[in-house]
Amino acid sequence: MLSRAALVLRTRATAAPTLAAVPRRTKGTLSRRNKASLAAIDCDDDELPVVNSHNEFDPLEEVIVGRVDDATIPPYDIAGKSVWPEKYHEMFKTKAGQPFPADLMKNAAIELDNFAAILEAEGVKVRRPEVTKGDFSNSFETPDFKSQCGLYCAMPRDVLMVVGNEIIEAPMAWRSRYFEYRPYRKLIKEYFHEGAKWTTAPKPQMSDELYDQDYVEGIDQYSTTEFEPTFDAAEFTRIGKDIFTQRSQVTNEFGIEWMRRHLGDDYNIHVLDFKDKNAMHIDGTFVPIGPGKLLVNPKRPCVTGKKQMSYLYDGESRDYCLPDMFKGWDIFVAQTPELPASHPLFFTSPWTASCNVVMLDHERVVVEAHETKTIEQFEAWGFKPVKVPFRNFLPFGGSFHCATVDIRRRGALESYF
Ligand code: ABU
Repeated sequence: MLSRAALVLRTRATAAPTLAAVPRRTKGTLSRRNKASLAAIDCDDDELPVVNSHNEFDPLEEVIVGRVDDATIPPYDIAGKSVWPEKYHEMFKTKAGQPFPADLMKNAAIELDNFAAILEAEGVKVRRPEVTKGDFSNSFETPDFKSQCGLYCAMPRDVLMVVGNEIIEAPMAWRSRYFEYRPYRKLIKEYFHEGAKWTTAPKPQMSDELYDQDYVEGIDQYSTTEFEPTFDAAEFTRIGKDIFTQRSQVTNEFGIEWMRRHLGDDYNIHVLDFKDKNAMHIDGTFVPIGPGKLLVNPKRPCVTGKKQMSYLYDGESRDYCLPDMFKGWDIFVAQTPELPASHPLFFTSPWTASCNVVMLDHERVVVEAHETKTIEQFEAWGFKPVKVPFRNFLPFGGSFHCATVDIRRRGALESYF
């Protein structure tokens, strides 16, 4: 594990290229740049670019938190079939275009506001997307497909990826998510005017060729084809110069290759394979929580690389593999979620309740307030849990990591391996 002193030293060594790459756009940007020194992790706020995030754990300064307003049940299709829990398939078939249950919408909105207030109290600046009635509940059509409705802007992590000073809008795989970037555009334009880079990955056509209509669930079976690049931003998790991803139901090899070429030689993109037939997003499966520290989902072990450890899950001993580069890392096995089996979860497994955490720095971790075993475990590992109730939000498909995207973390681009 890196000491803080080592972190600062390494940061100094890698700072200059990052700074040189920042575009000069506005007067405000120039004065920011003139003062800028990205040399140390503990530099003043003023010295950082407005968008600056290289990993999942450096001190968080600014974040976008999603909203559930106008959240709409999307239509059943093959892409959804490959990930949605079977017991809700009927809901997607019969209630598409309608709002989610009113009590959940109301209480999830309250939980999001409370989460935002807690983040502010922890010293994090919170920004929110702007959503208008009809943004998601209206139908839409492109030359290639029609959709009965959109989905929501509850999960900024799925659509926006921040790599250093750049915001990348993801070419997400679900038709219902085609226009999901819109509620964030006002914020993105503001960040751009303040000096951030702004990229939209090639917009997918989403014609029928993108979907395998013969898809059946199984190992290495995917509902998306290689017709064009597609990925969700939550499929990439950042550990400085090394970024980890997986082929999933929403992220194809074409999309991963686009990201590799786009980011270029400053980054290494690593593709891992997990035991997960319904894979969608790496942030409920493989979660960096500090330099040299990884939280892993015991139900979905990594099968890439060599055995790094064994652990007990469901009464059985299991192996967790990792590439050699993780030798010496602390691997923390997540607790099985305590969420009752009857709790509605329309899009995902219950594992987001214990795995989909967000780090406020190398110690403070935002944890779902009802997950007492997870809280105790984080304390025993030496972290400081910040407890936030989020059970009404979970049905929408994620937890704290999904519901946020970090805009600025205090720190610079480093290699942790
Ligand atoms: N970002 C959502 C993760 C979903 C899951 O791991 O079940």
